[in-house]
This record gives sequence, structure tokens and C-alpha cells, in this order.
Amino acid sequence: MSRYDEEARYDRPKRRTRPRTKDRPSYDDAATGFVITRDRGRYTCWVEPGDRVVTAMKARQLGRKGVIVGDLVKLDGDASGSEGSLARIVEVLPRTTLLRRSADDDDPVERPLVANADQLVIVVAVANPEPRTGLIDRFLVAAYDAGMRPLLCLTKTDLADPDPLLSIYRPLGVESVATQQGGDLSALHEQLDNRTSVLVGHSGVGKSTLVNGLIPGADRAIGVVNEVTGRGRHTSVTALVLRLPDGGWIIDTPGIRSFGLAHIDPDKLILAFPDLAEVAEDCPRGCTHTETAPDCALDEAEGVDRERVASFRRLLASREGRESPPAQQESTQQEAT
Ligand SMILES: Nc1nc2c(ncn2[C@@H]2O[C@H](COP(=O)(O)OP(=O)(O)OP(=O)(O)O)[C@@H](O)[C@H]2O)c(=O)[nH]1
Ligand SMILES: [Mg+2]
Ligand SMILES: [Zn+2]
Repeated sequence: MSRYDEEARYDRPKRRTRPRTKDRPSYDDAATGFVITRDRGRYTCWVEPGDRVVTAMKARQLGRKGVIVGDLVKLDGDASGSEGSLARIVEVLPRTTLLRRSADDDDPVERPLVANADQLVIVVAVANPEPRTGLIDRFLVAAYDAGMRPLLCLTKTDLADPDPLLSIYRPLGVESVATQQGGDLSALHEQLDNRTSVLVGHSGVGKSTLVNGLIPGADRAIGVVNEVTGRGRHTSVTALVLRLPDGGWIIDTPGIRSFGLAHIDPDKLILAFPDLAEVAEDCPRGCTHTETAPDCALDEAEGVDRERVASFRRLLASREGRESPPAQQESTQQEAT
């Protein structure tokens, strides 16, 4: 019997008569790895001492517990990182943040995406593909829910003026930067330094292009946006953590078309709409803020952008599994691949 099997059995006694902590080996001395990418059952981990990269698999005792990009894990077995070696992930350290989504708004199954990141960079092209505020609002909800700072990054500003979008989100206190391929990225650098940032957005908005601009030699593959459909080609297929030259980490993720929020409490949606939250303080007690809610303050409020109210209500409605207006249906559509 291999050492692996023995340990797995030791960790999962049939009858637990003593406190669990006494049954478990202590991994205090084990190396700590930072999960930078995964491919099927293999996790690539970065280990600070020796600046080494270690390939690992999940130990049996973790059971169904997920290991995701950004996790800090304890590595047992051969964590040397030498050619052909394989370590075992025996423990996942508590996460400081967790970015997650559901496949769709009425699908309660949560899909954890990235752990321990502190900034969500919402990458939106000002053109090709056309920007959708509905998706930006969704990402803002997800960022606040995950405990992450949102940063709006408007790309392809050589193709169109970013000001109309900036004028919607700046007053809400959302930090933003505008970029273009080959242009000056110092404003973006400043926002990323010493943070762990996740880039999210539709396929083809230019996430990998940004990574290549920020990190000389990163060499992320870049796709072409289809002229007819305006869709990207889903060039990046797995999330990957890269180290920024001036400190901090950046995580490139595959493009997504939908970002379900079924796991988020409807009461929390309004956190992403501070302009509306203020108005909603005048709502009757327990107001659901939907279109049919009696005396909802959002109906009459002056100085409130009706588009914003509509976007908020579309999110609310989609959360409740109700029929959504066409604009929303389009932005939550699954990519047909
Ligand atoms: N005009 C223009 N094109 C850009 C700019 N940035 C990126 N592109 C182009 O947009 C296309 C898609 O870029 P990618 O970086 O692959 O996009 P992505 O967001 O990583 O896409 P996925 O990996 O599929 O999610 C490529 O053809 C880029 O050359 C820009 O600032 N201006
Ligand atoms: Mg990409
Ligand atoms: Zn209300």
C-alpha cells in the first residue's frame, strides 16, 4: 500500500470517536503554494521560498472541496517542483475573498471562480464588441458581494469615445481607466500595483492584450473579434495568475457572456447602485423596489437616471426568475459554442 493510501485512510476514520483535530496530521511545516492555474486535475502552484513552481493534485482527503485559482494551499509530498514531481494539496487556507457566479440567474449552483483577489477589473471595450451597461452592473454586484474593489477599465478607446460610459460610472465612485492597445498604461499600472486583480469581461474586449502590455514577455494568446457577430473567439480558456513587474498579481480569465447572480441575496443588489440606494431610503418598509412595488421611491424620484432604475430592476427581475425584457435576455445569453 502506498503512503498516499495510508494517509488518506488515516484522515478519514470510519467512526470518529475523538475530536477531529486530533485525528488530522498537522501540516504546519508543509510548504504554502499559491494556485496560479489549473488544467483538468493538475494545479500549478507558486511557492515563495526558492521562487519555484510546483505541480500538484488534490489529496483524497479534500473530498469534494474545490481548489480554485488564487487559493493558498498546503503542499505535502514532493513539493520540490523538480521535473516530473507531483505534490499533493492537503489543505486550502481560509479565503479572504471569493469571486463566484452561477451559470444563470435562476441556477442556484454556485461556481467559485477566483479566491483571495482584492480587485475586480471590469474590462469593457468601448466598441467591438459593443459595451453593455447591464453586464457592468452585474459585475459591480459581484464585486461588492465578493468583497472586492471594482475598477472599470475601458479598452479600445482608439475606436470610440469612452466619456459616455465614464460619465455613468464616475459619479457612483467607481474608479476607472481608459486604455488602448500600444498606448500608455501607467494609469492602469497605478491601480494594479500591489493588489491582486482579476480581469473579467466578454470575450474579445482585450483582457489578454492588457496583460501582454502590462507584463513584457507574458505572451498571452490574443484572439480576433468576429466582424459580423462582434463576438470574441474565447481565446483564453483557463484563468491564469501572472506577477506584475512592480509588485502585485493579475489574473487573466476566459471571456464570459453571462454572469449569473442567483447566489446573491436580492437585498444586496442595491449596493452596486449607490445612486438608487440613497433614493430608496424613502421607500415604504420592506419595499421590493420592483416595477409593481407600491409607492416605490424609485418610480418618481427626480434627478435619477431612468436607465439606472431600469438596469437595477432588470437585475432584480432576473434574480426572481421572472420574464426579463429583451435587453437583459441578450446580455445573459449563454455563448453557443
Ligand atoms: N482597436 C483595438 N483593438 C484591440 C485593442 N485591444 C485589443 N484589441 C484587439 O481585440 C482582439 C481581442 O483581444 P484579446 O486580448 O484576445 O481579448 P480577450 O478579452 O483576452 O478575449 P478572450 O480571451 O476570448 O476572453 C484582438 O484582435 C486585439 O488585437 C485596442 O485597444 N484597440
Ligand atoms: Mg484572453
Ligand atoms: Zn422601493
